[in-house]
Amino acid sequence: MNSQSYSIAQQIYADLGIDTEAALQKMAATPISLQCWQGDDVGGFEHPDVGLSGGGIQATGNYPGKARTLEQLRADIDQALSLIPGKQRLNLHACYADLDGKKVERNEYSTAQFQSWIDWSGERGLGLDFNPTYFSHPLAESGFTLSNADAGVRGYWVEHGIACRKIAAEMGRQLGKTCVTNFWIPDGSKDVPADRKAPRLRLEESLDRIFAEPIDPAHNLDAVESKLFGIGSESYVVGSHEFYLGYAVKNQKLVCLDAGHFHPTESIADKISSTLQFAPELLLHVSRGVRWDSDHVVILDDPTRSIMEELVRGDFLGRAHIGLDFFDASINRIAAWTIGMRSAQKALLIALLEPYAKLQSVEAAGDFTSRLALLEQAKALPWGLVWSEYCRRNNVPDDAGALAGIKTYEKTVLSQRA
Ligand code: RNT
Ligand code: ZN
Repeated sequence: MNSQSYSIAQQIYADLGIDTEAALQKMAATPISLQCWQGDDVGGFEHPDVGLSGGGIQATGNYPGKARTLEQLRADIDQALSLIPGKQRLNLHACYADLDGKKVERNEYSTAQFQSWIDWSGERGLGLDFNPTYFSHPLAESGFTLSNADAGVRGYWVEHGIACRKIAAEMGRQLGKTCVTNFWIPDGSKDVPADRKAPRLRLEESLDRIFAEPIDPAHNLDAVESKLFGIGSESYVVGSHEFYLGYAVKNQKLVCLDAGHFHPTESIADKISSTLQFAPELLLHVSRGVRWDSDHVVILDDPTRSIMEELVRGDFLGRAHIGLDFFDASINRIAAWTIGMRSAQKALLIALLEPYAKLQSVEAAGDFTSRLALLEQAKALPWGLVWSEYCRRNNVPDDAGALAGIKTYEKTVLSQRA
């Protein structure tokens, strides 16, 4: 694609009152956090006694070439980032601690186990986001962590949360970029519980203990993530949407909305304006739910486009932190990262190029016929040419070139892994 086609697109948009250069600047200023866990199917690198037991999360698929060491994962992230335009962020889970083969309990983690990640990210100009890991652990096996009826188990996980916030604050401080720490727990039950109240009271108490110490919001912000159901928590999830919405509003925490965590016909796009009316900021887990699974690779579908439209239309980009959350082990994992990120970016770009002022004015005039016509007309605008220009300016390949890069890396690196 050459710049000449961009000029044509620029003119077409200008005729509708849209400044493509302003949209590209906004793209560059809106990082999206890349989830480290797509690289190894949410495995992490803890001591086998710690990290490989317990449930709570599950990736399906067996595609060859997954990262088995920290070095491999970092090389794979570098490879994905080389195919993604613009400066993004990296989202780490605590189970990706750099332990050097040693056994360190999660409630004893400190910055020491994450310093190599901070340095690595600093060298690349990446901001870091963080997540305590409340799954894949013997003390998560019962299906209850922060809401566990056993005070000892609960205490262990409270300590893990406290440790993670301190590490996150250090990540934010050292990198000079605010870290968002997201709390998601798998707590819930497979079958219908008798008591839905007590675990929720315990969860609130545990969260209060974790958040008791104030942290400079320039270094760390806390988010809480709800879910409707999961494998093993089909009938009851302690941290439901109502629970966390209430908790976040009461305590002025960030609400994390995961696109795959609601009823299949429910759209998180519609929740953005109402949530931000009462919660200070949002974290978005851009994902793709497919029936009962919530973690397919993001594609340029209507739900993803609607999320980005809402963020742009409501002028919410300054109060929303965008992250990806999916893990597909059935395809090339670098491709999953690259395709998912680029699709989310395309959705954002399309939203930034929308003739929103025009839409607003016909809507305000009560001309819903024109609103519908304009929305349909906008779908045929040449955003793909603007996307190609964005890739070109950032020295990354277009879509076809990105796939070629992935295939080469698979041949030379991934296929050589045991
Ligand atoms: C799980 C949640 C959560 C995880 C990550 C790995 O249902 O979406 O965000 O995917 O913490
Ligand atoms: Zn999520």
